[in-house]
Amino acid sequence: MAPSFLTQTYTERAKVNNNACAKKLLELMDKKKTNLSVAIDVTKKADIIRIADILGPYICVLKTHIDIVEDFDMELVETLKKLAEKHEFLIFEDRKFADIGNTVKHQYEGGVYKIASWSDITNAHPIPGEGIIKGLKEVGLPLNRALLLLAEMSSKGSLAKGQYTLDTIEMAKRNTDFVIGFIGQNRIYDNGDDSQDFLYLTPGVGLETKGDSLGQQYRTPHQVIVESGCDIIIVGRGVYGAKDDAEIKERAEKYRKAGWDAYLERIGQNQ
Ligand code: 6AU
Repeated sequence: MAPSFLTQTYTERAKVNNNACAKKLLELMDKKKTNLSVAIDVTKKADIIRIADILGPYICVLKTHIDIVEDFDMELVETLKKLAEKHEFLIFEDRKFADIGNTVKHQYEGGVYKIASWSDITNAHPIPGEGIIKGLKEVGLPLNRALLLLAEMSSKGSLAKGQYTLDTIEMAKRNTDFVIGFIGQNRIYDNGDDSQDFLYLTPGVGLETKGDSLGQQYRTPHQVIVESGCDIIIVGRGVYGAKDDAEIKERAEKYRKAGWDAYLERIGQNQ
């Protein structure tokens, strides 16, 4: 059997990935030595911009929840786009679309947020069936955008498991022009070079705590990257929940290093 993508470098994987967005992401990860994505789940425009500029050098993906921003305007996303260029990271709006194709198409393209116009990557629940991918694809593909499917969730009692997760992967395999991977907890599908190389982005990552009071569950970067074979760690409160900007920077470097060391161990390049 061909070697698994698990032991290849991000650069090697970039070479054989046909999706422009996934290719760019894999290339910049090796270049910047980071597999860290930070979820900036704060509610004020100025705070998002300030934190994004601090985090820029440490991250490969900046994750947003645009609908929690109280003073949203298009200037915010224009500024984020400039920061993405300055620091070389991709923007991922964590919209978790979950409706029929025709509805999500409008939600993705229009409304107040016009997500498709500024977010490189977004995600969707597979629950409505394949029409959700088709609807999003009509808007996103011409703009070179990419989609992640939620195959598993980090929260306690999640229903996204077993056959649901396996069916999600089959759905992704039928739409590899637009679906570049999954939000998930484990590398479920990987048969080496004969299979599609999906990216696994994994939330529920924390070094200090095991969870919160609302069902979130945390694992370490080592568990996620080495033991579960995922590619990108998504950290929220573990980074932005620091007391000041200096500590945000310190925490970002700590998570970047933990994620990167785990990746080097996985590909057999750790000293
Ligand atoms: O590190 P935290 O717990 O502060 O934040 C985790 C971030 C949040 C969640 O909305 C998101 O990751 N998330 C997701 C995503 C990325 O889709 C899926 C999931 O299963 N669990 C989860 O926490 O912004």
